[in-house]
Amino acid sequence: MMPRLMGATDQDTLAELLLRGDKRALARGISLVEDDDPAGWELVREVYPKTGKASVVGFTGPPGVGKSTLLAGLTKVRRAQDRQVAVLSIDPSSPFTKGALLGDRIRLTEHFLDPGVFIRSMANRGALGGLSEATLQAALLMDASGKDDVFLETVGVGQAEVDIIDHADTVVLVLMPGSGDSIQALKAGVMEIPDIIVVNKAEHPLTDTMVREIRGVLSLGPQKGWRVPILRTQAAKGIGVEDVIERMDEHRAYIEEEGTLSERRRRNLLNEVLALATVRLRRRLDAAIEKDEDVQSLLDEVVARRLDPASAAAKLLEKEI
Ligand SMILES: Nc1nc2c(ncn2[C@@H]2O[C@H](COP(=O)(O)OP(=O)(O)OP(=O)(O)O)[C@@H](O)[C@H]2O)c(=O)[nH]1
Ligand SMILES: [Mg+2]
Repeated sequence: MMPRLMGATDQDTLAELLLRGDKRALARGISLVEDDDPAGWELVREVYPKTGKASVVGFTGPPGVGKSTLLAGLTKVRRAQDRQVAVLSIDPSSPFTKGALLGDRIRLTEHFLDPGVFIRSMANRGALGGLSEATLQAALLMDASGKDDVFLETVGVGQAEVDIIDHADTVVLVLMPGSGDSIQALKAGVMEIPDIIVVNKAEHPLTDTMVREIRGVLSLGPQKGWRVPILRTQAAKGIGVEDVIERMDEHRAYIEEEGTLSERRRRNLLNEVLALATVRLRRRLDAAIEKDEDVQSLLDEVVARRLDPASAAAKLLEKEI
């Protein structure tokens, strides 16, 4: 059975509505994906061949630096360019979900009524593969529904956030004067070097110091290829926002020319396939441990110290499960 939208005519499958850009169908599709409903996976399967057109940009950075405010400004510029925009705000730390957080986390209220803008926040881990996978599925649905720009917003500069951001073609790190921890994370290699760095709240007197520090960290990295721009913005006043758009476009053109866009997408999709396969394999193993007597006796052997864990793991993988 094709998933259908309540109230839609019999001829319109959810996929058809979504591909036509129907906002409600997109919202419904994302909920299905977020709830790990098989209908969500089926929907993604159906529309997947139509994806790959949107430019996916990830925005990450510590809480409160102004990511959402910046996104509101960027959305405004994109709308003026007559492009359709989707914003997905992902909060890995929050137990809340959907509507409840929108007001707080997303400062895009002026865009809520614009049919060319789709805004959504997501915090559910979803059973299969977790938040990172759900993010990709949601981004694919946004792409399929004809959005030209998909903006992913996520809090933090740690590994979990980076996973989410891995689905983006371009990564923008947003900082503000005083966010020294993030510079440390960059320095220590906890976070991959982003494509663009934005220092927001640039009216702050420590902005120059911050920019210098970032420049110092970048000078330790590779000097070839794309030069990571460090941009100053005052998102709350709309200052510097156009500049960010320009650099995003430049980066896009650069990765298209250099072939890194397809390389990056290939790598990200491979990671996705592996991540999903890993989760499924893990589930199968868990089920085998519960039900399969051979597997149980294998474990008993380990517990009794007759078989070491690595050998047991090798035997487990040899088995057909
Ligand atoms: N002083 C100053 N404040 C700003 C600027 N840009 C945004 N803000 C304010 O910073 C606060 C946080 O902004 P958000 O856009 O919600 O920040 P965020 O990074 O999305 O926050 P989280 O999603 O909670 O991580 C808000 O009160 C904004 O009005 C700026 O350029 N200067
Ligand atoms: Mg935010």
